[in-house]
Amino acid sequence: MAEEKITKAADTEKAAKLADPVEASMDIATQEMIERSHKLGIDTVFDRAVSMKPCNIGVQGICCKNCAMGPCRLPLPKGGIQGEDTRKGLCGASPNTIAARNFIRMIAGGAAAHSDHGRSVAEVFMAAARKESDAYKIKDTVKLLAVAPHLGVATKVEVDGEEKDRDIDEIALEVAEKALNEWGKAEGELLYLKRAPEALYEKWKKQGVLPRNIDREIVEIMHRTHMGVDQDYRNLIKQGTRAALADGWGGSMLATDLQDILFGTPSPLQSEANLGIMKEDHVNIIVHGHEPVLSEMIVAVSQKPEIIEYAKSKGAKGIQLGGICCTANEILQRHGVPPAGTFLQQELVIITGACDAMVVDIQCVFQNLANVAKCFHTKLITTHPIAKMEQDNVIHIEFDEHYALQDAEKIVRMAIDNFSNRGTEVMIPKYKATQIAGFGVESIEYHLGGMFRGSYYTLNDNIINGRIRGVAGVVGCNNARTRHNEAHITVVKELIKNDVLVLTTGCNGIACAMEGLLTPESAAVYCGPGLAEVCETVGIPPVLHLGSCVDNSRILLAATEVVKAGGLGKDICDLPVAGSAPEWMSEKAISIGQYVVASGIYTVFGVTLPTSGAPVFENYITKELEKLYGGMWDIEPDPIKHAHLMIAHIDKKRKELGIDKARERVMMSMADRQALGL
Ligand code: SF4
Ligand code: MSK
Repeated sequence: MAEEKITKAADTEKAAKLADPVEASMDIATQEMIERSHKLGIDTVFDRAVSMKPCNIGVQGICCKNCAMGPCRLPLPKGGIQGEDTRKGLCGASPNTIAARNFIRMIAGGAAAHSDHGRSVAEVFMAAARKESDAYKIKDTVKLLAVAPHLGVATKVEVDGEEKDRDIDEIALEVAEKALNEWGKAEGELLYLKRAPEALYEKWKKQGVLPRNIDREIVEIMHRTHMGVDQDYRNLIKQGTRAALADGWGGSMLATDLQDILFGTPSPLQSEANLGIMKEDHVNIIVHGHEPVLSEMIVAVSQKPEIIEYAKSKGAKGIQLGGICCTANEILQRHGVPPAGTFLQQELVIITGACDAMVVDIQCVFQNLANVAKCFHTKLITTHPIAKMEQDNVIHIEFDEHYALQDAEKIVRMAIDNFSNRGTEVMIPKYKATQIAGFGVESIEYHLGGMFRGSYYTLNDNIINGRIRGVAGVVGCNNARTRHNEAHITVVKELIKNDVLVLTTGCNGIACAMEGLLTPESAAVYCGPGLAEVCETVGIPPVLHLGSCVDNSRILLAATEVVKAGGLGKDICDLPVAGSAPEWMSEKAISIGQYVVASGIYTVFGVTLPTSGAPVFENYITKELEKLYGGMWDIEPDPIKHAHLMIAHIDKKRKELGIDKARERVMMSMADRQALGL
C-alpha cells in the first residue's frame, strides 16, 4: 500500500528538480532523509525551493496588491536610481510607502500570531482560575505572585488592620481578568510596558508609541495600510512599532507568563535533539506548532501507566514523544521532551516511516505534511479550530480545554492503534545530540548569580570585567532559501568564540542543540577564554535556550534585569548586546525584530529583508531608528560578517560605557583577567 502511494507521488513530481542534500542542509540526518525522500519519490520543501524561485520584486518589498488596480510592481531601474526616484503605483504610492506598508503588514501578521496564541492561553488560564477544567491548574504560585503586581493585582489584603496573604484562587481569577483585558480594553496603555527600564518607557512615551491595547494596534495597521490612507513611511513604521511592542511587551509576554503559571517555569534539564530521538520499537508521536496547551496534556497522558501498558499490548516498547518547532520548545523546556528537528525537518519526520501520529496546532505547519503523510501510515491530526487542512487524509480533533485530557487521550490512543500499520519503509537517522535546555530569566539569575545568587550582579560583573564581552539574542526560523542550519550555527559559533554569551529561542535553539552547543562541555571546545572560564566555573552552556518564539519576551526581561543590576547604563540600548535572526522566514520574525529594535537593541537579519527596493525606507529602519529608540535593523546574509557586525556593535557599547579597556586586558593574558576581579 505504502509503495503504491509512493509511486503515485513520484509520477506527479517527475518534472520537478531535486535538491542536492548536502547543499540543502549541513545536518547529516537531514541529508540522509532528503536522499531517502528522493528514492521514495516524495517532494519536500528542499526540492520545491530548487524548482521554484522567489519573485524578485516581492523579495525587494516593492509589489503592492492592496487594491484591484494593482498589483503595482516598482522594480529598481537597471543601474540603480539616478537622480529623483520617480517610481510610483497607479495611485501614486511611492516605493517607500509600498515597502513600509508591506513591512508593517508583516508586523501585524506576526503580532497577531503571537498575541492570539497568548489570548488562547489566557482563556485556558481563565478556565483554570474558574476551576472549570480538571486538566489545568495553577501550578506555579511563585510565578503567579511575581506576575500579579505587574497587572495591578494585589497579593496582600488588609484584615482587621493587619496585612495578610490574599487567597491564591482570588489572585488567579483577577490575573486572568486583567490579562484578558489587555487585548481589548477601551482606555489606557498596556500594563506590562512599565516593566521596561524607566528610560525606555519614557522614550516610547515621547515617541508616542505606547500601545493602547493589543488588538487595536494590529487592526490599525490593517486600516492604515488600506489603499489611500497612511502614505508616510515614517508614520507607517511608527504604527508598526506600536503593534510590535504590543506583541513583545504584551501578547508574547503574557503568553510566556501565563504558560509558566499554568505549566511551571522552566528550569535547566537534560534532553536530546534531532531525528535520531525517534525509536523504531516505540510509538512515535510528534507534536508541532506553537501552543503548549494541548501538548502539555499529551505529555501527561503518554506518561500514564495504563496508556504505556496499552502501547505495550499493541507490540510497542513504549511511547516516544518528540516535537518540531516551538511546541517542541515548550515541552522541551518544561518536561525535557526532545525536539525531533527544526522547522525545515517537519516533512522528514514523516519520511522516517516511523511517525505514528503528527499532532499539529498553529503556525509554521506545512500544508504539504498532508501529502507526505499520504505516502505513509502516519495519522496527521489538526487540533485547532483556526488551523485546518483541505486534504481528506487529515483528521481534525478539535481541542476543547474543558475536555483536554479526554482529547489528548483520544489522540494518543489513535497513535498507539496506528503502530501496527507501519510498513517496511522505516528508516530513522542515527543522529541526535545531548542538550541542556530550560533556561529563563529566573534560572539565569540563579546560575549566574554566583555568591550573589538571586541577582544579575555577577553576570554584570563578568560583562564589566570583560570575561563576557557581551550578550547576543540569536533566534528565529529556518529558511529554505539558505542552507539549513548553516547560518544559525556559524553565527553562534563565531559569537561564542569571541566571548559573547548567546541566548537562543525558537528554531535557532533546536539547531544549536543538534550541533551540541547546548552543553557545558561545548564551552571548552568553541568559546573564547573569557566565556569558557565563566561557563566552566558556573557549569552552564555558552548558549542558553530560553524557549519558544513567544519566549523572546524572556530576552527582553533578562536585558531589563541586567539594566537593573547596575553598572551598565540606564537603558537596554546602553548594554553591550545585539540581536540576530540568521535564517528568518516568518512574519513573526519581523514583529520580533521591530520590538527588539524599539527596545534599543541593534538587530541583524540574515537572508534578505523586503526593503531593498525602497532605499529611503531601508535607510530609515537601518539608521534613523537608532536616533528614536537606540536600536536599529541591519541586514547581512554572510554569517561570519553577520556575527562581526554584532561584535562591533557590542564593542562600540563597551567603549561608550568605558569598559573597553578591561576587555583588552582580558584578551592579553590569563593573569590580567584574573587581576581584574571586581
Ligand atoms: Fe497600486 Fe496604489 Fe492599488 Fe497599491 S494601492 S495596488 S500601489 S494602485
Ligand atoms: S517555530 S516562527 S520557524 S523559529 Fe517558532 Fe521556528 Fe520560526 Fe516557526
